[in-house]
Amino acid sequence: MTATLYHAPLACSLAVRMAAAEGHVPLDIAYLNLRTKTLETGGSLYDINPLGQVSVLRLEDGGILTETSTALLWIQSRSPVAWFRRDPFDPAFFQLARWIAFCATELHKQIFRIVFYPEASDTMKDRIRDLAPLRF
Ligand SMILES: N[C@@H](CCC(=O)N[C@@H](CS)C(=O)NCC(=O)O)C(=O)O
Repeated sequence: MTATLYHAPLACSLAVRMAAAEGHVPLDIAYLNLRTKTLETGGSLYDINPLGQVSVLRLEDGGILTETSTALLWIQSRSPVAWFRRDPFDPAFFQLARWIAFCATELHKQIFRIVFYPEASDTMKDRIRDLAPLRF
């Protein structure tokens, strides 16, 4: 059985989809509408992830894995492409984990979460835009 990625176009689950493509990891894609939390095939995202967020992977054994950072690490661990995989005992694994954590916490949540969200005020967006160069 193939793992399933619950995916909303242009949301952060795209990173998991891209990693799977690059690492040649087969995935079924379950499309959903992030605004309404409805799955294309019917049903609610809340029934899969009570937070109502992507990324979510349903693994081959039926287990659910949330958090994009963790999903990315799972994908690389399953890749048949030697250069794409990192052994957890290889120091390079921790460099990979570091960059994934950086993207999740410093870029995704601190910058993109605010700049691209309609509910944030212009003052807040300007403040974040000022901080962004330091992160990049
Ligand atoms: N901690 C989660 C956050 C994921 C997240 O913020 N996903 C956004 C899309 S990029 C989402 O689902 N937003 C809908 C919502 O929060 O209701 C992760 O890193 O995967």
